[in-house]
Amino acid sequence: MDLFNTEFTDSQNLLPYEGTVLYYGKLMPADRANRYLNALLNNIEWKNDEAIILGKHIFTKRKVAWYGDQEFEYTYSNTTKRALPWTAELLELKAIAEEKTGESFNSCLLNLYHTGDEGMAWHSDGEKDLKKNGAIGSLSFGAERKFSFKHKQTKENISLILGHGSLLVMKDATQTNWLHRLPPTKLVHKPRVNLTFRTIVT
Ligand SMILES: O=C(O)CCC(=O)C(=O)O
Ligand SMILES: [Mn+2]
Repeated sequence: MDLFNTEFTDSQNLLPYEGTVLYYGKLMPADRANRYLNALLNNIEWKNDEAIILGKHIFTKRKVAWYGDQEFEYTYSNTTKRALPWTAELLELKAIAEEKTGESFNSCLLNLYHTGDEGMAWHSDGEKDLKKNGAIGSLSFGAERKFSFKHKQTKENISLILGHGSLLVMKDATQTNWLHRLPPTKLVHKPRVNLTFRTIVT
């Protein structure tokens, strides 16, 4: 076993410039990740996401949920959500993400993609409610999916696969300079749950 391998994975920046993305890989054995996946599928108050685009009220197939330390309000795509109080599993997962990344978070946006037909288009998470250049810790459970970054000016593209029970962190100037997306795929027929731990400014 390579003793230096873990440290290398912990500190390797996937972005070549103007941002920092660290992929920590799978943090737990598959059976433990399966238990979290089932708990999240059953205990989270999933709702179809809403957006108002060109004056039209749209509901996504993907489901979302929003949890936090307080009843934070979070506005994006012209809709406002109010955070629900943490569940026991979410507090455990927040502690894992905080311990690994050395960051602290006060809220979490969850996404449920039922199959590969559902994804998320190019965007960055730079809404004014979020701490500027704050870290976003992203835990994934369920189907493995490709995740991509694209630089806003150079259009350089970087992709990786997010594993079951894995952690990724985006920080520094990443949201200012890079877009990210979860591309849809015909190859995936199982659900994936993603948790993005964030810091809302109060
Ligand atoms: O599903 C993912 O891995 C990413 C989700 C995302 O980018 C977001 O919620 O802003
Ligand atoms: Mn995002």
